[in-house]
Formats: sequence, structure tokens, C-alpha cells
Amino acid sequence: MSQKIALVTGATSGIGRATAIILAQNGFKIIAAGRRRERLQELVETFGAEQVFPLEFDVRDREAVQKAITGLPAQWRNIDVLVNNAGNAHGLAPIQSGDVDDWEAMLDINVKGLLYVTKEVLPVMVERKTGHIINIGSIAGKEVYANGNVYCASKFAVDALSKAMRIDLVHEGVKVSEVNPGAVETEFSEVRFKGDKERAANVYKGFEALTAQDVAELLLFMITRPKHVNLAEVTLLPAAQAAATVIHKQ
Ligand code: NDP
Ligand code: 8X3
Repeated sequence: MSQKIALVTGATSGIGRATAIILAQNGFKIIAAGRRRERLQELVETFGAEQVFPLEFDVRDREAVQKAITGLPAQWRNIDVLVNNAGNAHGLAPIQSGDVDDWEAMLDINVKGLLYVTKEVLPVMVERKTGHIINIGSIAGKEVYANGNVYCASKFAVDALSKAMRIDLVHEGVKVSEVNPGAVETEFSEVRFKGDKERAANVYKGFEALTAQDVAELLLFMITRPKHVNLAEVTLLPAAQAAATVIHKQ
């Protein structure tokens, strides 16, 4: 049987990188997407050009997304799995003092970017009547928390879109799932706090946060279920976390 092809967005860091690696280790061919070329290249060097195809684009750039995906070489076009993972938070401020540029970045990346990528991948899945899309939402897409406003809104949108996509695509043979992680120690908080490493590290102090590997292992499990099985929605929390802001810290 030919190897399945998975497109993972945000494959340069955190959850996306761990997912690209675990899928490659388990025999998938990976289209690794992100903006940081050298990190995509590292994946190619590790697994070889036969197994990893680097695809550099900014998910906010609709034309670039379209060109990159429609321009894939023929042997990489039949994407079986799409992991819509690229995303981030920018800032953590009350709505009255939020930065509009931060709001736009979150909505453009987490919501519109996910839609742009999905739009380009779907024709092949619908034509072949097979495919699996996994959207990375968040506990922040299930509960709002103080100062999380627009990030939470972007992840509530991912939740709504995942449910809606599942309804529309059930008639096309395409499975849609959603994974909603709690606290995962990645570059996420460094990006949210604009490079303030100390503030970022504090988020994960006093408890054992999830690792990107924990999430990647779940994704591998979901992706490798039999064709008739869809783990539609999974919330994955650290054992020390009970809700978005309820974390048992030592
Ligand atoms: P990281 O910051 O480690 O990774 C984010 C990834 O997204 C990077 O690979 C980055 O690649 C990519 N990305 C960001 N902006 C863009 C863009 N404009 N165009 C293309 N790619 C982009 O964070 P995580 O791994 O933690 O985050 C992955 C997903 O998980 C996000 O959707 C996040 O919201 C979600 N999540 C994270 C949680 C956490 O606690 N860490 C919890 C719940 C959900 P590059 O910069 O190279 O473009
Ligand atoms: C990331 C988790 O709780 O920081 O989505 O919003 S949280």
C-alpha cells in the first residue's frame, strides 16, 4: 500500500513539529508547513526528501497558501490527512486595553489561516472521497478566561468550524476531528508574551504541563484509527489542570 500523506501546518515548533516527527516515524509522508525555512529543512534532513516535503508560507497570505498547495508536485498532491495546527496567541490584556494588531493577528492566523489551508486541501479529499482533517482548538475554545478575549474567540471559532465542517463533509467521505489541549509547554507563551522568556516560563511553573509529544501521540492514535472510526473531539489536559484557569500548582 502506498504511504499516506499528511500536511501539518506549524511544523516548525511545538505540537506541529512533534506531530510531523511522530507521523514520519510511523511511515507517513509529511508535507511540513511553516514560515521558518531552516526548521523545515531540519525535518527534511532528518527524514529525507522522499519522506518530508517542506512548504513555506504564511497562513495569513491567501494567495501564498493557494500557490503553495496547488503547486505541490504531483506525487505530493493526494493529501490524506490535514492537521490544522498553525496558530498562536498575541498578548493577554483586558478588552479595553487590547492591541488591535494583536487581535487581527489571532483572527487572521487561527481562524482565516485555517480556512485558507482547508479550502485548498479539500478539493482533492472530496474528489477522492477520503480524508481526515484535525483542527487544533484549545481549552480556550471551550471556556473564556480573564484577558483571553480574542484568543478565546478565535478558538471558539475553531470549535464551531470543526463541528460545522464535520456536518458538511460527512457526505463527502472526509472525517473532521478536533483536539482541544490545555497547557502545553511550547513556544506558545513566548509568542504570547512577545519574547519575554521569564514570563513565559512562569506559566508552566509548579505543575507538570503537557509536552508537545503528549499531544502528538494522541494525534497519531486518532489518525491511525480504522476508516469507520472518528474520534470527533478530544480535550487533553495535564492531570493538574481542571479548567482553563484552574491548575493545581505546588
Ligand atoms: P508554537 O508557538 O510552539 O508553534 C506554533 C506554530 O504555528 C509554529 O510552527 C509556527 O510556525 C506556526 N505559525 C504561527 N503563525 C503562523 C503563520 N502566520 N503562518 C504559518 N505558520 C504559523 O505553539 P504550539 O505548538 O503550542 O501551538 C500549536 C497550536 O496549538 C496553536 O493553534 C495553539 O493555539 C494551539 N494550542 C496550544 C496550547 C499550548 O498551551 N501550547 C494549548 C491549546 C492549543 P512559524 O513561526 O515557523 O511560521
Ligand atoms: C492555549 C491554552 O489556556 O493558554 O490555547 O489559552 S490557554
